[in-house]
Amino acid sequence: MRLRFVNNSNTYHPMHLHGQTFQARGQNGQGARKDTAIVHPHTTLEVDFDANSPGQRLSHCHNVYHGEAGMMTVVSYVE
Ligand SMILES: [Cu+2]
Repeated sequence: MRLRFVNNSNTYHPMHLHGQTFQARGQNGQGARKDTAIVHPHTTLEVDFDANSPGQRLSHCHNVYHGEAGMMTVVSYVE
């Protein structure tokens, strides 16, 4: 499964996915597995994770005031 975080703003966003770890694309796919990655201003970050645990998970910006302002969504998938 691939998530694409597009940051069109002038600030950074530490994007977090609950319950799964992901690996940032680029760097020959050899980067560390994480559950949070900073998306820098005016950049796009793609991350891959193994879709081996179906269900619903929250994904949100870890800057709490951003999450509370709406940078929060549910990632869902089934078998
Ligand atoms: Cu943010």
